[in-house]
Amino acid sequence: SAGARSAPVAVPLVGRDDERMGLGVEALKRAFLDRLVYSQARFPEVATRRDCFQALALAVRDRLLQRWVQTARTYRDKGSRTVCYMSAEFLIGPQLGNNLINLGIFDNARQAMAELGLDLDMLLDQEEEPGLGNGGLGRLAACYLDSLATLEIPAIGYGIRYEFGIFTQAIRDGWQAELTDKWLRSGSPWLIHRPNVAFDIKIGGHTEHQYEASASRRLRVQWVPAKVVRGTAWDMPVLGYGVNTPNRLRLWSAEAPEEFDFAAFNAGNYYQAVDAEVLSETLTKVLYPNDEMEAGQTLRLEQQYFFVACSLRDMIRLQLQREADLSRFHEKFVVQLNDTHPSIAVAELMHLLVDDYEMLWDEAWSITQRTFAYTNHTLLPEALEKWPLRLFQKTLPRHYEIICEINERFLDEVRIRFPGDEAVLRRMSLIDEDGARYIRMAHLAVVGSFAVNGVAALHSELVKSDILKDFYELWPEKFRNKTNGVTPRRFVLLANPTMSQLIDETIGKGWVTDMMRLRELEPYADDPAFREKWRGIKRGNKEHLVREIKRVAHADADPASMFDVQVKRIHEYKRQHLNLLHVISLYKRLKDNPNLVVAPRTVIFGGKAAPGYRMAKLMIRLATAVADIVGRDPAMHGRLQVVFFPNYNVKSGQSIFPAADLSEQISLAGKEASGTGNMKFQMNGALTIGTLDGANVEILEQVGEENFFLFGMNTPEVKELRRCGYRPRDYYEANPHLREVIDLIGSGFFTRGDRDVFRPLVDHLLNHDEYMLLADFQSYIDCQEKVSEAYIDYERWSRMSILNVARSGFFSSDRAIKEYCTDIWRVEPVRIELTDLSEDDL
Ligand code: F58
Repeated sequence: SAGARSAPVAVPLVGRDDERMGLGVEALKRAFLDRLVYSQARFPEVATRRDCFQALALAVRDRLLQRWVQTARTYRDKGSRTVCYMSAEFLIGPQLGNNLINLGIFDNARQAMAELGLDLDMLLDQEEEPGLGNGGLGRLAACYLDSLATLEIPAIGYGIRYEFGIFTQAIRDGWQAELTDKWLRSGSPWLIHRPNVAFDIKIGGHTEHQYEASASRRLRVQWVPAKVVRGTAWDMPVLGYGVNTPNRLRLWSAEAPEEFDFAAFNAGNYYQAVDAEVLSETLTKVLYPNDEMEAGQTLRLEQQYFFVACSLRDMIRLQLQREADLSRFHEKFVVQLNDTHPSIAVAELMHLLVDDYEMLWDEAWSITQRTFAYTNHTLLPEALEKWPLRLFQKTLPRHYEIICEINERFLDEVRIRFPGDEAVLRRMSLIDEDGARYIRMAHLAVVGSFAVNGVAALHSELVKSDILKDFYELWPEKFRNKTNGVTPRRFVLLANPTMSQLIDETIGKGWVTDMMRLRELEPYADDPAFREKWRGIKRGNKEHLVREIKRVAHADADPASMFDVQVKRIHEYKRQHLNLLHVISLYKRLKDNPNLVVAPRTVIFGGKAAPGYRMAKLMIRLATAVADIVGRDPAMHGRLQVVFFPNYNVKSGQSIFPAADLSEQISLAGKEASGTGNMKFQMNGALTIGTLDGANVEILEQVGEENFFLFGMNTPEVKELRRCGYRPRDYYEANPHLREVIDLIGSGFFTRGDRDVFRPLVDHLLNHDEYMLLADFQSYIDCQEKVSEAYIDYERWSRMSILNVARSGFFSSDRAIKEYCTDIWRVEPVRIELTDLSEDDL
């Protein structure tokens, strides 16, 4: 921290080529053994697997920290403009394997461990998954940190250190059960606590307004809080691939501001003192496991405010180390808001600048508006975040006033642009006054930002034409598209080493950081020998997944069958139940016609349902019920199988994507903002069956129609059907096969005669079917027929698979981050050289 500089320390310096930080096999063995003894206090004969994992992780961490110190020094010396990626979620996944890859020492580490009698895969398997996110949004943040570091962009990720991440999913009697995720049980070797980087954050209470006694008679506002929570920083280094840049992921943890409330303690009330501590800590105790918005959770608003308040104070502290005041804050920092969860930052920066740093409103507002940019991740209007006004006011009384002031000034601007249009004022206001009153966080984010982006081309268009239409008319220049991307380091190089090696041998190694070079694989799609190798690799990956399926789902899967995979959060709009309608249809056809020529399939599902989302849980029950019946039927042997893979997460995803033949991306058009699993599948050689939704549109554009299985209505057709009044029952009555399938579910066939279990699901499909499964059913079944034909022609399938990988370069998160850098953030790379660290730097 700022004033902590002490006298030079008389210790040996860390040199650039210091053998203690070596990356060779011998150095790694030495470092591992040192860490086993000096950090874990174990000698090899009694060390547990966990001890060995910790020792290797710490040895690797030392190498990251050497680079980190250099990076921090360089950024400080240069005063580099910094990207702050603010996100309530960072679904970073296990770190050891990725760090070995990015340091370029994966093979050396494997050999070093082998020479000590240890298996690297076994050690990698020991790492707990840090489940600090729900799904795509949190994982996107993690991919972006990887690319930011790889591209050498000065960046900080700001988030929350949840003590319990997303729940662990177990399947009990076919139903989802939720278990708490104690990922910090034995600590994380990657997190470094910074108890001296701490901020006291106010919550609740009231405000007091007073005019200053001085001549200016300025109005001063005092916020008198109901409680104060202390946030301390936990840092995780995020190393780029093949560079010396580890950026910082800074996660805030809540604690009581003082160890004890001495007043309470002295009065003899020890328990009350401890209570305050416990209450403070609950703030960052658990991640909300909903993948949709749920208004009215005070604790969630407190979480959001808490991490944003800590992060902005941290940035201001850094800025005041460099400059005398905050007038150039927006030149040194740009803040990307990952959805609206951190959007309270707009009001918080105003609060800090105006109330604490006594800046005039107009200057503060100009800085604020030039600091923030906002990414929208959803088109579902019901998912847009809003806070009940009373709850908001009670939790953040000062921010309520500030938002009212922002709103008044904003609505004045709207009045000038749309004179006399009361309806537009009501629609655009930051406060929803129809019925129960709410604060609209998306509106706050748009008004407070200089750029607003969607996450795929179609999505960004729909943002402009639907959910933020009025804002687009007012400020067209703010709106952009930034199609999502995923990191090829974790999802190809680490997850699929055999395919990566074949690519290396074929076109060289450059593709990992220049994914457009994968295009050079295209000619090999016509090479039968290459195709055969390609199939052998896929087969190996499938055999690996088969072993995993055996371990976690206790099922035997056939690696010769087509692996037809849908992994993602369970949600009606994602339509896992449409996939199940196809499975049941295929089952029925195979039963009726045992000689039917179709590709044998293993249909694999994975994903968590929000604990309070009943229909999603019922969809899981349907998958497990179908899996059970199909699995027991000898006639299905070698023809059809269904697996529900429990507890899908980043780690299991790394086994699943490389083994997939078919990627299911079957949301109703206009509902999936982008999808990112679709990209991970494509990069690993799976073909996509999908609708024209989210980034599927761009995948289709890249690979060409002949290498993509397209079905279903497009967005205008969906709109039109809804306008005309959609009646799902008409489809049911007109299509005998569809009727058979639905009736089989309703008949109790999958639940030992119990007709009640799936009644809500069947009733919902027949009477509402909000996501139009029945309208897309026949098109989906016909398309699956084409998939089956293509799979049987395995030369053709391999060709398509190779072309999919060759044309996946666009979906690298490096491409996405480069676009953010030039078009939104206006930041440049800063090269980090490894030099000798001198005493002055310590
Ligand atoms: C996802 N959103 C989108 N939200 O659904 C997906 O299409 C997109 O590819 C991805 O973002 C990345 O842009 C998403 O994952 C959440 O998980 C929120 C968590 C907090 C509550 C509200 C949903």
